[in-house]
Amino acid sequence: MRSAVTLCHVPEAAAGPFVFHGPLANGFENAARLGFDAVELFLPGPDAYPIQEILDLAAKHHLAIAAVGTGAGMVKHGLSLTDPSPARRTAALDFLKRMIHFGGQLNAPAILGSMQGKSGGDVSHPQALDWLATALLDAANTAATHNIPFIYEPLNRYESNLINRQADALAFLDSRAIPNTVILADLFHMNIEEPDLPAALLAIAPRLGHVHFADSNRHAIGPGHTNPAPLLATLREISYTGYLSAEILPLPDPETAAQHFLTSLHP
Ligand code: LER
Ligand code: MN
Repeated sequence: MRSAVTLCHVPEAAAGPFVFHGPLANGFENAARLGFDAVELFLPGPDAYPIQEILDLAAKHHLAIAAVGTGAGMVKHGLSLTDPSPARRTAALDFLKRMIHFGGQLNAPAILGSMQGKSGGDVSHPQALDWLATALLDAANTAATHNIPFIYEPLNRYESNLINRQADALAFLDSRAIPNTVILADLFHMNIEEPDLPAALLAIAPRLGHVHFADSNRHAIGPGHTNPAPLLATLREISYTGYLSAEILPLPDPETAAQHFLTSLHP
């Protein structure tokens, strides 16, 4: 298992659960100095930085790119894959695919989180799930052209009503025959939705591809209700070799949050 830390350069997400905010050069430097293996990028879009600049930063600091988030599609551009407007859905899928190509050039999978949207109003639940499945299939095939998987993240009920639990995500991907797609287990969302966190990880083991390792209050694990030891034991038991990523609030300050995060990996 490898560690990753979130770097966000999206003003609209300044209050989001990301450790280092601002220009990537500073974030890469902090990540390397603190001893992370990789960074997870949250950027406004696929053209925010030249690819070569990011590759150079990664090489200079000996850091991998663990994943690229696509949430700016929602928080900055208001795009959702389940928008009632066909034109907005098309724009959302186009943004998502451009983010997949962006990540692909960094050998990093893209994550679908908040851009999945939700049902309600003019959009029935079955209709939203059908649109989600169609988009996931397209995203998975796009990622495959870079020989990387696509990452689907179930969110808690206050952020989406589509798929809230890990096992439901697995059943959805399997029943819709969506290939090349792994599940992101975000412990913060899971603390709201799952009765038993280690059991939930065990149940999706074959498709587990990324972990947002956060406490129940979205701090680095410590002050909340999450017990990291059984979670880490389960991850070892299923031979998880992916990232444990610090998608956490930068509290009390980014540096301390990052240090607490790294400590929480060795309870
Ligand atoms: C994204 O990784 C996530 O966890 C969401 O809560 C962001 O909206
Ligand atoms: Mn997350």
